[in-house]
Amino acid sequence: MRKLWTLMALAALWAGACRAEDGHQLWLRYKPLEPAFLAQYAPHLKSIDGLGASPTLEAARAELQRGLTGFLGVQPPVSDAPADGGVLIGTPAGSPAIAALNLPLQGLGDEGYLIRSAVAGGHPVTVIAANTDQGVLYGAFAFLRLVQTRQPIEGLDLASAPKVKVRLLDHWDNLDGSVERGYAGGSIWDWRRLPLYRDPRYTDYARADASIGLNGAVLNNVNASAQSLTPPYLAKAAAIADALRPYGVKVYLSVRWSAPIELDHLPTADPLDPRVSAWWKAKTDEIYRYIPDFGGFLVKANSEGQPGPGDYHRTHAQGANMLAAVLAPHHGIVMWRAFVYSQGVPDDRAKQAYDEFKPLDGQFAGNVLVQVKNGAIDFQPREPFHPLFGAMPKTPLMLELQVTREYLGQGTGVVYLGPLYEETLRSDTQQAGPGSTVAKVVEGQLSAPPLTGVAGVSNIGQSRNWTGSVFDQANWYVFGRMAWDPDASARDIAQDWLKQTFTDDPRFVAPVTELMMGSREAAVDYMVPLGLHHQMAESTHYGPGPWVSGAARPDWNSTFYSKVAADGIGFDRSPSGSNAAAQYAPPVAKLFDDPRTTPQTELLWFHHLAWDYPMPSGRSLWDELVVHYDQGIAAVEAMQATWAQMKPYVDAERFEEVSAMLATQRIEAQWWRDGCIAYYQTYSHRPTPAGHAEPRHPASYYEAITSPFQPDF
Ligand code: BDP
Repeated sequence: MRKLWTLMALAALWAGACRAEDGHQLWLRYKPLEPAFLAQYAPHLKSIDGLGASPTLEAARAELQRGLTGFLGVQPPVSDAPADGGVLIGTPAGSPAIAALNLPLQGLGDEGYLIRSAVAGGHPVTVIAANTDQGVLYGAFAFLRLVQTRQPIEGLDLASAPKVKVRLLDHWDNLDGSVERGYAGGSIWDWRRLPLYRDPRYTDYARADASIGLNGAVLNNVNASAQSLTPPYLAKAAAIADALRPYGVKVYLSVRWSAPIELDHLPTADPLDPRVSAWWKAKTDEIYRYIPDFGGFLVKANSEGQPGPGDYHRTHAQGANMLAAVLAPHHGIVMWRAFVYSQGVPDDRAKQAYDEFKPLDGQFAGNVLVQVKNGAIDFQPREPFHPLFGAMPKTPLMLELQVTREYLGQGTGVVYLGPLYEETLRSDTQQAGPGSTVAKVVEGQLSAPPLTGVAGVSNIGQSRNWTGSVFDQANWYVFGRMAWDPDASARDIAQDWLKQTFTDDPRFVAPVTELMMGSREAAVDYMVPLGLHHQMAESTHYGPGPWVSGAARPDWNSTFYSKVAADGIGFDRSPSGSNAAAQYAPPVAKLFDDPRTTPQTELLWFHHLAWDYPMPSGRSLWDELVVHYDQGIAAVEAMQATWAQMKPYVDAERFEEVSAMLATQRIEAQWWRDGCIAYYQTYSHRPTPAGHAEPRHPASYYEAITSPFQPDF
C-alpha cells in the first residue's frame, strides 16, 4: 500500500515537473528523479544524519531535506546518528561519528569540504564533512549538485576548497530602489520596509549564493550615497546581514569618500587629517555594533567624478590605508577600486589605472585588496587582460568582473559570460615567466599575498526569475563557480547549470552548451569585432553608437577609441602610439607591439591599420570587419535554430521566454551591424564584399535612433 502511495505521489510530482516554470527556483529545483535514477540514488538518500544545531548546520540540513524531498517525493527522516544509506553531515568537533572516521580534512581550511562514501558506526553512509559548519553547507550544496547533474553517488571520494578567499557580488543598488546598470527590475533590498520586514527572498538569495560558493555581498552602489552610513540604514543593513549570515554570506558596504563632510560637516576628508580618521574610526566601530561580522568597505575614489584622497593630493594607498587601519581591529577589509579616470584627459584612458597604481605597489596595508576590472577600459565585450595583473607583485589584486551585461546586450538576448571570464583568467601575464595566468595572480600563487578576492557586479533584481532572463542566471552561476575555482572550465559549468536549470537530457544539454559557449563571441562579432571597443551609444550604453563624438569628455566618445578615419581604423597602443602595450611584461608587450603577432581578436585594440591592411585570411581589413559582423548575425540565427529544436525538453514558459530573447537579439545584432558598417563606410568609402549585403539604411538613419533611458523598476 505504502508503495502505491509513493508511486502516486511520484506520478503527481512528475506531472508537476512538466508544468511551466517561471525560473524563480534558479538551479535549485530538485525535481523528482526519473525512475531509473530513482533506483540508483534512493538507497543512498535514506536519511539525513548529524548532530549539531548551529544556524549554518540547520541551513545545510534544511537544504538537504528540500533536495531529497524533491528528488524522492517523500521527506527523508532526520536523525542524530548514522544510519544505513544515510547522508551523514558535520564536523569532527561537532560529531563523534565524523571524528571517528579520521578524515583528511587538514588541507580544506575554513570553507572546504569532503564528500565520501564510508562506513560510520557500522552503517554505510555518505559523509559530508568539513572543519567548519560553513564547509558542511558548501558540501551539502555540492552533494545536491551531484544528484541534480546525475553524477554517480556511490564510491564517492571528493574534496574541494575555494582557491580565493573573498568571493562576492557587488550590488550597484541605490537607496531609492533603482539599480545602476541593472536590467532585472529594482533592488532586491527593500530599504523602505527594512529592518522589520525581512523579505524571504533574502534567504533564497543567500541559498543561491552559498550553493555556488559566494561568501559576500556589497549591498550598495559603488557610486555610493553617504546616507547608507547613517543609523537607519545601518539598522537595515544589519537586518539583511542577519538573513544572510547562516549561509556564510557577509555584508559589505560601498562608502562615499566625502561622507565625513556630508554627514557630520567636517571641513575636510583628507585621509591624513586626524579628525577624518577619528570620524572613520567612530563610524566603523558603530557599524560593527550593528553588524559584528561586517566584511568591510568597497571604495570608488577619484573616478568618474567621485571624491577621493586625490582631492587632497593624497595617494590611493594613503586613502585605503586610513580605512584599513580602522577596520583592522575588527578584521575588516578594504576593497579599493583601480577603475579610475578623472583628473584631466589622459592620452589613453587604458593607461591610467596602471600609471596611478603601479608606483604604489607594496604600499598598501595588509587588509587592502586593490580591485581591478578584467580589462583596462571598462567591461567591454572583449578587452585584453588588465595590465595591472602581472605588474603589482606586492599587492593583492582582486579581480572585478561584470555579471550584469551593461555592454553585452543588457536585458535581452543570450550571452553566456563564462568564456569571457575564462579568457581573462587564462591570460598569461608572464609576471613570473610563462604560465603566470591572471588566475594565478588572483589566487595569490605568484606572490602569496594573504588576501585574495574576486568580485562580480551583480545582475540580480526583483524580477521573478531574479536576473531578468533565465539565461542570465547562468552568468550569476558561472561567476560564483569561477570565483571558487578560477581554473574551472566555462563549458563544464555551463553543462552543470543547464542540467540543474532545465534537464540532464543529452539531446538538450549538448546543443545548448554549444549555443552558450558561442554566444559571447557572437556578441563580440556583431558589436565590436577584431578588437574594436567602446562603440556603444552614449550614456545608456544600449545599441550601437560608433558616431558618438560630442561627449563631455573626449574619452567618452566612441571615435576616441575607434580612431576611425580615411586612412583606417583602430587605436594605436604600440610604441608608435600611446604605447599602452609597454604596460605588459616584455614578452607580452612584444606580441602586442606588432600587428602580425597581436591576436586577431585584439588587433584594433592595439593598432591603427589601413582599410586595405591584409588580414591572414587574405581579405582586406575592411572586408574582414564586414565578414565578422555577418558572422555574428549568422551565429545568432544558429542560436535561434538550435533553441527552436529544444521545445520538447523545456516547459512552455521558459521556452517562449528564451525564444523571445533570441528574436530580440537577432534584431539588435542587425542594428549593430548595419549601424556600424554604415558609419565606418563614410570613412572607408568601400562597398561591402561580395555576398555581404550593404547596410539597410545610411548612417544618418542609425544616428537618429535614440533609446531613452528606461528605469528598470
Ligand atoms: C561603468 C558604468 C558606470 C559605473 C562604472 C564603475 O557605466 O555606471 O559606475 O562602470 O564601474 O561601466 O564604477
